[in-house]
Amino acid sequence: MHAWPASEVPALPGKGRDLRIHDTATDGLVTLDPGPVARIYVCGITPYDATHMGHAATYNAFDLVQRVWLDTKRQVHYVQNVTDVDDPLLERANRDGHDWTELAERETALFREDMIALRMLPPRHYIGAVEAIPGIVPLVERLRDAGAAYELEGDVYFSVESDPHFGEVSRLDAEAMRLLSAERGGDPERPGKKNPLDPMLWMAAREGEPSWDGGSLGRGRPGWHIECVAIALDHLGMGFDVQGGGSDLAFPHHEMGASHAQALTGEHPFAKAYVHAGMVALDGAKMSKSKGNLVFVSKLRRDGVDPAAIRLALLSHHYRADWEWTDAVLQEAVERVGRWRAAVSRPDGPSADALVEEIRAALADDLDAPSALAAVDRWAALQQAEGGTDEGAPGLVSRAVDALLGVAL
Ligand code: 5CA
Ligand code: ZN
Repeated sequence: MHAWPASEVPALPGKGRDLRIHDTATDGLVTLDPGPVARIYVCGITPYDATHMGHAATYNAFDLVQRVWLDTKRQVHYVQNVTDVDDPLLERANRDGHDWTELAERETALFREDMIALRMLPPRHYIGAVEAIPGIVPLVERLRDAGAAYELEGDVYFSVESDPHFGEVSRLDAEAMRLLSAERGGDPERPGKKNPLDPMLWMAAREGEPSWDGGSLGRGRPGWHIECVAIALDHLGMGFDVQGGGSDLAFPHHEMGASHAQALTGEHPFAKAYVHAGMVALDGAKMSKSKGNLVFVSKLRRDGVDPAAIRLALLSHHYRADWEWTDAVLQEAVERVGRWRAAVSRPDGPSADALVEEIRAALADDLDAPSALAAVDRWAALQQAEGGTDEGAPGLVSRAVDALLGVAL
C-alpha cells in the first residue's frame, strides 16, 4: 500500500534532545536510546469510517515522536498498518450494501488526505492486513507447530500461557483482562478454549465472508493481533523502540501482539516502550466509530477550518490525557494560530534561540506539547508587546513550529 507524501521538515540550528517517554509496561518514564535509525510501529486505522479527532490526536502524538527523533539527526523507520479486513469493516460494508474492499480503499484514501492536511509525516512502510496475509500464515503455522497455538473447530487460537511475559504490557488483573477482551474483539465466552483470554490467530472461512489460502491452516483470514506482529517483525524486527497507539489498544491488542512475537522468537521484549495516547471524547463519551459520536477531520476541512488550527487544537492537550473535543477547543486554536501568524509575519522580533530550546526540551520530556505551545505564546506576546531587533527570529520561529510541531504558519 502506498503512504502519502511527506511535508518538508525545515532544518533547525543545533540538535534536539533524546526523548523521554512514558512506557505503559513499566508505568514510568524511559529515556529511549535508539541507534542511528529509530524504529517505531504505530497501529493504523480500520478503514470503515472517516478519520475523527481521536484518531488524529493519536497520530499527532506519534508524529511528534518522529519529529523529535529527526531533530536528533536520526533516521526514523516508521511502520503503520491498515486493518483492511476485520469484523467491523465487513459489518459496516454489509449494513450499507457496499463492497468491503471499496469501503476500505475509499476510507484509506480519505485518511491519507487528512494526514497530508494535518502535516503528519508518513510511515516508511504502510501495509494493509490483506497484503500481509502471505507473511502471517507461516507465523501462525510456526506458533501451532511449537505448541503455542491450537485448533478449535477449524479456527486457530494463540495460547497466552505460552509466553512467560504475558500480562507485562498492560499489567491488568485477570478480571479486567476478561472484561476488556469481551469488549474489544475477543471471545472469552467461547467454549473449548484453553484460556478464555486466548485470541484468534486464524479464523476459518465463514459463509459469505472473504477468505484466503492459509496453507496448512486451511482457507480463512487472520486475527487482528497477528496482523500487526507480522508487519512489525517483517519491517522492524524484535526489540524496536516504540509500539504506539491509543490507550484502548494496550489490552488486548498490544499485550497479545507482544506475546505472539515473544513466543515466536523466544526473545523479549517485542518493543522497548509501549506508548499510549489518551482518548478523545465527544459529549462525555469516547469518540468511536461504533458509537457514532464523531467529529471528522475531513468535515472540518470541508467547512473551511484551517488544518493548522486543527493541529494546534490537538497539540493543546498532553497526548496522555483523556480530553473532550469542544467548539471552544477549536476556537482557541484558531485564535492562537492567528496570533502566531501575526507575530512571525513581522520583519524582525525578539531573539528566538531560547524558544527553540524550550520547544525541544518540552517535547523531549514525554511530548509535552502544551508547554511547547505556551513557550511560543510567550514569544508571540513579547513580539506583540515590544517587538525586537533580531532579523532572523520570525523565520526561525516559523521553521521551528513547522519542524517540531508540524504547524505551517
Ligand atoms: N486497526 C486497529 C489498530 S491495528 C485500530 O484500532 N483501528 S482504529 O481505527 O479503531 O483506531 C486507530 C487508532 O486510533 C488506534 O491507535 C486507536 O487507539 C486510536 N483511537 C481510536 N479512537 C480514539 C479516540 N477516541 N481517542 C484517541 N485515539 C483513538
Ligand atoms: Zn495494531
